[in-house]
Amino acid sequence: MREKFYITTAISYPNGVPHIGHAYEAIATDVIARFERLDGKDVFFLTGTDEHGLKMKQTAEREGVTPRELADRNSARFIEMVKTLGLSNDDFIRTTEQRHYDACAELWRRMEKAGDIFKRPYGGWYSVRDETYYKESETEVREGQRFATATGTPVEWNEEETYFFRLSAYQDKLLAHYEANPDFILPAERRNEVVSFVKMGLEDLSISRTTLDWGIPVPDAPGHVMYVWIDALNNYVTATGLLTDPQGSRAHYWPANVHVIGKDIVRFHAVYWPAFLMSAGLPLPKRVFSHGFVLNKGEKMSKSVGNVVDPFDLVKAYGRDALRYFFLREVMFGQDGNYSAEAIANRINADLANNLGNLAQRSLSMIFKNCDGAIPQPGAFSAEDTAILNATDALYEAARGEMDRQAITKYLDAVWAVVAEANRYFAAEEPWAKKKADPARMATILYVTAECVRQFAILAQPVMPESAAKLLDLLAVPAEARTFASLGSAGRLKAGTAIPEPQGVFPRYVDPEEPKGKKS
Ligand code: ME8
Repeated sequence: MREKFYITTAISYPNGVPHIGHAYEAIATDVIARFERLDGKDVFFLTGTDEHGLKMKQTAEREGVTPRELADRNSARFIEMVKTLGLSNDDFIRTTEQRHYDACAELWRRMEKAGDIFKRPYGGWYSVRDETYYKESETEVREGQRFATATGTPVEWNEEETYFFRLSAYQDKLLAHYEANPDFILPAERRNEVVSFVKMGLEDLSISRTTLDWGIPVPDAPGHVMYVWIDALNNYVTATGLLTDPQGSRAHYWPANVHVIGKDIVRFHAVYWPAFLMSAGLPLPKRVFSHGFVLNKGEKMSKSVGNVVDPFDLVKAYGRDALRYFFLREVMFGQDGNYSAEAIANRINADLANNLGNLAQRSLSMIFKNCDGAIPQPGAFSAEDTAILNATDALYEAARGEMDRQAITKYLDAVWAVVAEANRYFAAEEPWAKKKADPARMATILYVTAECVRQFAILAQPVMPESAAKLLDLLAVPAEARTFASLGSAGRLKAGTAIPEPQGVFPRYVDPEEPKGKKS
């Protein structure tokens, strides 16, 4: 039996079209899913859209459509984004689907049965944007208007009789869970913030709304819809069928191995969600990983500033694989990072075209021309050959170690450090200079280089699935020899294997705006 691995993105609000933050999260999660699949796991990867709540209703009103029309229209754009980015998701959940209504009703009943749900009048400072009530101490007044201190969103006083979840009863249990599972929340900074927050004390949480009808009805409570975050978080369980079809083929995926989310929604995932699950008697996810925010040249993207970047445009301009590589290499996963056109072009040209691309193109062209179009037979390995092969063979362990903590950027750093080393090896060994004097030595150098490229390509597949596949095609690596099981000495290239005529896989990026002058 293969080990299962269940990974999710946050589900996006379709009150607008997808932006680069959504694309970034989707790409990162896809890289993890692909990595684990290549490492032999039975992966289930879920993404989707979060379609209820006040924010959706208000946007729909402004646009003169129904919330469902708004959700249908924009959710279709998110599905398109998923395709454009080349995601390998196994399902796309929309919270307006019947399966989700059923699963949420079941979750509610379980929490109710556990004695954790009660009714009480409620008043508080409500932020429409955050869909959350704040304590007065969590708000501040500026120019006559009150704002939530943490998020800067406007809040207004709101009163209604709602159902409450007994969150206060979970403070100790949550703290015990964080203590016993130090990697439940990563990175550590986020974990520390959550622990301090919970230590300050948890208040019971209002979990139904009567002021709104665009939501999932509370069972046996006409007029009440569920607080959108109960509905939203439960998408992760809905998709497994655990609450509605426990014998089904996906039920074994729960609990999730990793929820990938942005840093603005850690509290919901690391405090509320585990408390709901404990109450409902369901196992907790193994990890909540919070990535940082992608900023446009250091500025937050916003419609009013006019610096919102359309992920579709970026894919068109740079190509899907290059964009995927850029985001994960440039933005340290778990921290904030910057996007700029110059930075993308630099990464494409330095890391892809010059580094990996050149190494592959130069070594494979030489093999094609000078070794009868087939992987050459190596002779005895020199100390230099052995050193670069060892460094390459060691990459699986290094990458695996990093990815145990979803350290995607560090895994890529590790691979590209050896790509650079292989370039130095190739340049220092000068196979082209040995063509006549020592063809056997040339063959060995080319074999060693091609073998390194094979492993780089296998390891690059999670980030650049198409380009890596092209590289593996150029090396004539059969489909069944492309998983991580073939890394290291287990999958060495076989001398005599015919290779096709090499084609460049990583073209240089040339700014189409730049005047086409002399070729450099
Ligand atoms: O929060 N950079 O939806 P959402 C990186 N529906 N990530 C960003 C980002 C940026 N500039 N902007 C947003 C929601 N994100 C809820 C989630 S989950 C049960 C419900 C991330 O559309 C954000 O942190 O506002 C979140 O993880 C995801 O995009 C969706 O954001």
